Amino acid sequence: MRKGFKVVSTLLVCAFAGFMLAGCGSSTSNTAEKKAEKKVIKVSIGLNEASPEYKGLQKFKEIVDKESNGRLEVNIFPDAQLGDDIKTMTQLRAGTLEMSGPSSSPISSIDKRWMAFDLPFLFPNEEVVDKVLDGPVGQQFLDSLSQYGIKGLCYYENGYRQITNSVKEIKSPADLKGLKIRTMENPVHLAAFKAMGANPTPMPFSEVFQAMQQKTIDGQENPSTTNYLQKYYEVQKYNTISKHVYTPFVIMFSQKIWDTLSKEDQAVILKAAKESSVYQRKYNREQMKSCEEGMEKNGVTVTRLSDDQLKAFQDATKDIAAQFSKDIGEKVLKDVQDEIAKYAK
Ligand code: TK8
Repeated sequence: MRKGFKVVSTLLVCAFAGFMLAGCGSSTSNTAEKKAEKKVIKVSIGLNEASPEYKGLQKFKEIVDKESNGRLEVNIFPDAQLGDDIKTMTQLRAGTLEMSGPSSSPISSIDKRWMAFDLPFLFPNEEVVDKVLDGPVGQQFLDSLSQYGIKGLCYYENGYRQITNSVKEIKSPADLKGLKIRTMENPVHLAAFKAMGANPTPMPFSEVFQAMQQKTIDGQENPSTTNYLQKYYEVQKYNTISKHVYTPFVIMFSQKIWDTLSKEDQAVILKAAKESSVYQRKYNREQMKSCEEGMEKNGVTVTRLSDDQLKAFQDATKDIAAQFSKDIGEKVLKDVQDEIAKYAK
């Protein structure tokens, strides 16, 4: 009995104290209000937590969480948990998801101009990439997304892509003959792999590992960071360092949701995007070589092409730009090519 009484009275005291606390002082109710106002920014990516894209977004989160004084909270969802690149762009446009970081290539399903970046062997090196993407042409592309309900924030790096497969070593386009290679869902990539002699098939990213495991495809192509960190060495035997195309990631926000944010919050997000993009690209570049070696350490034959061997791949795809110039828009294509030429010297 006594024990029971004690418990009840302790509960009563606690309840009373809680009541007093909740009722007194405006500071407590302010905190409660602030908490209620806190906006959560969900960010979707297709890659896993080990990826440089994820690391870049962690940096983004760090900056936003801190500099918004708790008004904003970033939650990152990896592994295409919220959907693959094309699907999450649809969610941004509908205003049902805040942020996403797709490759630039699937954007061509919304606007064909973006195929300019998919042309084989377009960017000669990463310094030129940075100048072009961070310059006026890169900005025009980001701004052009607003007509589709997407606010383009900045570019991260996916990187130069390398071919992997489970059948044979690829040293020339002839070696690709008959191989079923997954490409991104993008007409230029499809055409380029056809031109190189492969049998390409487009597929969303999240299905690729299983397709290789089940041998419904022979191979795929992605930067060494992805090839290694997504553990493609478990299901692939050969990796050719072909650098046949460079892919940026486009970090984007739902325009619908963006327009509901205060100027202050928008500024914090833009600043964090810019700062984290510098960090992410640097980190990505640091990882690339060790990831290439990681493939080797895990039993994959890594083939590094000589300049002559590489030239055969370039020759095989040399007509692709002309083939797509109408779809991209001749002026847009020329602007991109001129800008690259300007910095490539
Ligand atoms: C991840 C993709 C991926 C891309 C691909 O969502 O699909 O192969 O390279 O990084 O955007």
